[in-house]
Amino acid sequence: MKQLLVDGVKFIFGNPGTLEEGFLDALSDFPELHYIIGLQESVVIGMAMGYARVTRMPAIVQLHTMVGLGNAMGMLYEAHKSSTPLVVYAGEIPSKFASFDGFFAGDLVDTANPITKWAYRIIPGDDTLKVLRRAFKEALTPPQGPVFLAIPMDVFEEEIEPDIHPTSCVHWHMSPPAEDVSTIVQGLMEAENPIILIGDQVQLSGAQEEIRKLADQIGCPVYGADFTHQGNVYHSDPLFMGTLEFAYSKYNHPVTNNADVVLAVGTSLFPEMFPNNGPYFRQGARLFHVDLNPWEIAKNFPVELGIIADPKATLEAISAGIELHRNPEFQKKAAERKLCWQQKKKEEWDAVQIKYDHLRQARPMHSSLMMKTLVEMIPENAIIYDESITSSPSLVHYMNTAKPALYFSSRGRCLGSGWTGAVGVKLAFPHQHVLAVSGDGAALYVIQSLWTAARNNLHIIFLVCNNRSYRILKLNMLEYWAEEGMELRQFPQHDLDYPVIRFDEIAKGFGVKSWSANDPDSLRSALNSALTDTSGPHLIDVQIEGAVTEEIQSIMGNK
Ligand SMILES: Cc1ncc(C[n+]2csc(CCOP(=O)(O)OP(=O)(O)O)c2C)c(N)n1
Ligand SMILES: [Mg+2]
Repeated sequence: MKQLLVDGVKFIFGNPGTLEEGFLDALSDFPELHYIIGLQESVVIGMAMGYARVTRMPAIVQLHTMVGLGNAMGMLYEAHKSSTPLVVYAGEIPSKFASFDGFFAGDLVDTANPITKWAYRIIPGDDTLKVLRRAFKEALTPPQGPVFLAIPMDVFEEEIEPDIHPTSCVHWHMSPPAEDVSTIVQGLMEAENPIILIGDQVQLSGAQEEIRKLADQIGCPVYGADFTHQGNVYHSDPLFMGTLEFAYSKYNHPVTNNADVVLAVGTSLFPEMFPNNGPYFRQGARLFHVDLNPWEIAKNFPVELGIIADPKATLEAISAGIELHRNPEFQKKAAERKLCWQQKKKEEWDAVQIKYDHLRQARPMHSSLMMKTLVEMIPENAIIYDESITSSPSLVHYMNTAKPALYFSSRGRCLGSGWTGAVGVKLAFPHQHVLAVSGDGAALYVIQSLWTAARNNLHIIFLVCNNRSYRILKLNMLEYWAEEGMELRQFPQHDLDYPVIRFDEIAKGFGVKSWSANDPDSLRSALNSALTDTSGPHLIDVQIEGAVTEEIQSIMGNK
């Protein structure tokens, strides 16, 4: 515990069991360390991820041996893929009983290995502090990620020398070699249609301003590739064109194939579910990739230049190079391009707005009307945690015009990171409004997070985008039927309409005040109440349209 304290730890996220009782008992002597209990392990990891993502410090997690780890695995996979720093500890049966193959016997380290950056069993007890510091350091060193420690009960109880000192962390703000910077500067200045693709390392390295500046200098669009939060850029930035789709790469192809020079910064290329065999980049396109994670560079595509370096330092150097070499011809080209992209962004926004305007009177209301109402009411400095799946595009659409609120989204791998993540964020930023927007389906994976919020009096507004379905799966099914040339038929297991799920009643059962809304007025009034009463969490169950009539027409045609 003392080691955790010198490393600045304030919270431990966990769910207890007999094998960790020594740990929990010792914790009682350290009131500065707050134990945040989650009632299911995916909730525990989700909350820890939210906390780690905003603080960029490893969040400490305690799980109950193999069964706790088993329940946590989906979310741990999410943490691993999204490079979220966690130090996860699970108790293990006493090492002297390992061969007995009794209750809870099993290899935790082997189980955790594929979904963590490093997994290790601490034996003997003397190694505990050294290994804990190493785990902390590993979680924090790029590529960041979850680290797992199994500690057998007897090892935990050994008396050890309290050799406590802060973990030595690795500085990773490496500048790129000057000749590499020159190559990129030259490439960008010669380009006709450059683009910048960014991932979450922009926020990690604090390169937000540098991305904006470079995009402005060369007049080129910025697209999110492996992009989960607005810590990277604001949706309202004039050259931020949005996030590339990750499920159907055909939507991305026109974007990436248009570019003759691509600068990828701190991102996986690409986090696709169904990679397409077609060309991702046009013939002869020049690809430069700057990343703190060497694994991501040239992983799927040949690069002209791949650099392991700090995105911030690299972008600063590139900008300085452009400043130095710019000439009137380049500046004219850059200014024209900038205008063109800004115009394109505006036209695309207007086209979507016209569509949303037509849907204004629809009841149940369309998700766009819910999001318009919500964004209008977002207070200054609020944080939005978005896992609203098919309602998310309309939230992002209105975020484009909004005052910059901090926006996080889930990548959609393990459902449930939205509501749980919001709990972690609120613990990190207790004085900011936190709104957690989730699909009805996603919320139900982690419904117990409501109880943790209530138990800790966290003022979080949980919003359910209640379309009574796994709507995204319907859209994906339509794509599948269309691709396979099949007829339209009954959607399999995609409806959540019977029996009716009463989120308002469930919330009350967890000690959370709740509201129902089915039009802008009732939503506004529920939000008003929820924003005013800051004594604890609120849930607003918002009834929205779930039908996919329009998509049936556009995807399936007349079938
Ligand atoms: C743990 C987990 N289980 C299942 C899935 C598969 N899945 C992806 S999206 C989805 C439905 C989401 O529904 P909802 O949150 O209601 O959003 P909607 O599509 O209705 O907008 C499901 C079940 C998943 N990604 N993660
Ligand atoms: Mg739904």
